[in-house]
Amino acid sequence: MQLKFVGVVLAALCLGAGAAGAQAPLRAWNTHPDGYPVTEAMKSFIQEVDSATKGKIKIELFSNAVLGDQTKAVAMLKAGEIDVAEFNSAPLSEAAPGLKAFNLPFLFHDSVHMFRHLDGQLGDRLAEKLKASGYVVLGWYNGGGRSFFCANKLMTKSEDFAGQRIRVQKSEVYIEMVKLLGATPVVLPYKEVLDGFQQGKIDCAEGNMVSYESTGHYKAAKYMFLDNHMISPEALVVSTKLWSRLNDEEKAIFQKAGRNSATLMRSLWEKRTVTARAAVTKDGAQFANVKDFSPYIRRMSPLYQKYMADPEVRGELFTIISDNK
Ligand code: BDP
Repeated sequence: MQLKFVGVVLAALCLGAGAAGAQAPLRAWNTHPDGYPVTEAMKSFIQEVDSATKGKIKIELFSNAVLGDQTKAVAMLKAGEIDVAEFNSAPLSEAAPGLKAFNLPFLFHDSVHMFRHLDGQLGDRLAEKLKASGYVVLGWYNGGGRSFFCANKLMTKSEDFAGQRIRVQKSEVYIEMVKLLGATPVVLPYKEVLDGFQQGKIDCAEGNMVSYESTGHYKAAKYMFLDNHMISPEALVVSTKLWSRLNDEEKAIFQKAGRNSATLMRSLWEKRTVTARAAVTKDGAQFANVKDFSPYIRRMSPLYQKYMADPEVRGELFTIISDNK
């Protein structure tokens, strides 16, 4: 009788220990839908962490910004309310101001130029700055070349944007850039851009080719001014709160899975950019190429002056600009 009682108590204790030991899955934030290169790369990151930790670390992916828009998610990650996320450098740099200069228009010529620096010393320094602000970078993703697109007419030169209401991300550099075009910046979350066009709140917005297609923005704004004004870094990050809870072996697993997911993301990106452009063109999108960048770049000069005056980033900006490989 007594033995039986001891057995019951032991079983209850074991169950209790099991319940306390079972970790709730970590939470990962993402703004994109299934099939988008970011989403697929994050899924592969999650799988690799799961199998390398033998199921000990599970991560649940919340896509389509269901946990809140990107500005909110940047704050949630820092607070430890979510653990993993993929962010664009614009909202991220509001939380880590040392990054702002790397959103400057026409800084990188293309993704190859950008990754030559992100995969080198510049990327390491940016990662240090981000870590000091609460974000541990596990991989640099491709945010592509961002261009303007408008609902009512095909712009063919930067002067054409004067007076237009242009949607931007909540980011100082983007807001300044639009003002320097003589236009009015309208800050709206990504998920509200399509409505913004449909309700006539905005005339134009800006983004990369893959998002232009995946969001259906091209249906409401079929005229794209293909200026690639920003070649935009994005990053897979985890919170420093989570990082401090991982042991060295787990950290190495996260880092390796992050690097692998970035490689996958970049190759999916190249393919998807081509198919996205073909799909929107077939559906009626029209493009104008920039004939002469010089008046456009001259308009941006107050932005360059502002950041070039900052001794913290001036050297890095010169290194990027003078790299003409
Ligand atoms: C997409 C980026 C996403 C940005 C979004 C935007 O991947 O991170 O938030 O643009 O314009 O292309 O808000």
